[in-house]
Amino acid sequence: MKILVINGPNLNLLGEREPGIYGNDTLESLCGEISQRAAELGFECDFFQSNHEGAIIDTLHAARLEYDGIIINAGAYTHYSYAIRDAIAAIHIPVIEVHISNVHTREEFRHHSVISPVCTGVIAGLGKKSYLCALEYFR
Ligand code: CA2
Repeated sequence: MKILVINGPNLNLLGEREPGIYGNDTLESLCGEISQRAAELGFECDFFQSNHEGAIIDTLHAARLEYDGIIINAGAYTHYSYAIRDAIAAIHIPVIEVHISNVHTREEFRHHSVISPVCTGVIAGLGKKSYLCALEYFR
């Protein structure tokens, strides 16, 4: 099982600000924990982070030939990127949408995801465990 974890805009700043919402872990330590759990499950796991919509779309396209599944936190693109939605719809591998925070308890604009309808599942509000739970789906 080969899994790609994609993190979108501003998630490179994890651990630096807003610890009350996003926790104290840096992106590096979060990826480290995911890697460790993936290894326990016997999965290969790669990571990609970008602040650029097109780079995320290119990565989704390329992933369709190389990976069995994708875990994506599309950051704020979740709420308005029809281009990322179309890219997910175009690749025929399972994509799990994750969020660190519970987007439904936050500002109104975060309550709607344009990518959820084309994702296999959605996990939000469990902090770093959102990613770890998504990994379990692929067992
Ligand atoms: O809860 C999540 O995982 C989000 O996808 C995070 C996105 C936000 O736009 C979504 O509505 C929910 C933003 C990530 C911003 O990350 C920061 C990390 C540290 C400091 C500032 C922002």
